[in-house]
Amino acid sequence: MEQPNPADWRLYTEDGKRVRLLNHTENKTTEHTHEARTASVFVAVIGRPNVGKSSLTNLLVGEKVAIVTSKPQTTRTRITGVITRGPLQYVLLDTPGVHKAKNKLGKRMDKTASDSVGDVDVSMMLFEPHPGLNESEQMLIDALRRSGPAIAVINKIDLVKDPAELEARKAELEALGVFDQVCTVSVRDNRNCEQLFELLSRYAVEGPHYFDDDAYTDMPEKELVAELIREKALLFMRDEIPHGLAVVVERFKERPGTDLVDIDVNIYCERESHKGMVIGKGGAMLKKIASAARVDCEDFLGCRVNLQCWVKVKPDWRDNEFLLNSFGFRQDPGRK
Ligand SMILES: Nc1nc2c(ncn2[C@@H]2O[C@H](COP(=O)(O)OP(=O)(O)OP(=O)(O)O)[C@@H](O)[C@H]2O)c(=O)[nH]1
Ligand SMILES: [Mg+2]
Repeated sequence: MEQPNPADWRLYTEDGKRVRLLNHTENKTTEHTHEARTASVFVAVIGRPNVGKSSLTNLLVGEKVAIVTSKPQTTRTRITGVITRGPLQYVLLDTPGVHKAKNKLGKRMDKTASDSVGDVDVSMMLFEPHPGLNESEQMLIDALRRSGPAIAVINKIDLVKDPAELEARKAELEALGVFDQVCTVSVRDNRNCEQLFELLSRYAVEGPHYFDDDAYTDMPEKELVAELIREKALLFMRDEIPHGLAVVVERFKERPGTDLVDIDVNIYCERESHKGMVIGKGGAMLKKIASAARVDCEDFLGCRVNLQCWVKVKPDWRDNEFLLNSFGFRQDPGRK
């Protein structure tokens, strides 16, 4: 049978429609008409920046599909993580953290997140354990009210000292009336995370798997390599500069007859002065970023890597539609 195109997943089923496998709310009628064979559940992982969306995605997938740092706005595009457990395939869409955007890149990131909730079978919104919702979170919750269904996941419970605080946070989120479930996890300690598979499976829809059963992402190797380099820049550099970087792999070529891949990368920054900082004294910063990234790339690609990084200036690229497109931050046309 021809492989379905994941981009068409809403349109494609074996018999022309998606059939809900398990009914998670009693007032919805189940269209479960024949014995289930395979099923999938598409899940948008959403929430404010830095709440642990990418960490949770990686943990559930069991592979590093998304980079993680302690800085907000690490994830910039929608990243797919796939887990196949027997007949059920989970497709997690890790999204950028919603925030008050200061530039066109930020606006695209926010749109990627809010559009995702309309594209999936269920959204999984992550929260910090401390109380309160900011404006961006309110906006996402409004989007969920329109698109539903959703579950809430309070992450980082390892940081909570007083159990009463957590109970109060749970009650606060339950009172919103948007979430079918509110659960508490710690990705750091891998606490309560396994239960999410069972919760998400309730929203599965019968039909073919949209990815190969051994696939864990649809992200091209080139993009993963670019992300690993950006991760190291975020880790090693301070303040705003790493947020103004874009990484583009220009060449990715296996050397015939060897286990060596040559990778040439451009690191774009917004100002001449930033270029100096990315390169560092005597090239020290660039060397530090490149050697740490090379180790991760070799681990991920399973071969030796010859990584060459070049730093270039593209003034204010984060506000330039043309450059955003050419760096790969394309607007998702939406799938509904
Ligand atoms: N203490 C604690 N820290 C966590 C936990 N989960 C994630 N973190 C940390 O939180 C920080 C942010 O994690 P990310 O996974 O990058 O967060 P994100 O929501 O994807 O962030 P953006 O991509 O910026 O929206 C990292 O330093 C993680 O190590 C947790 O359960 N407990
Ligand atoms: Mg992230």
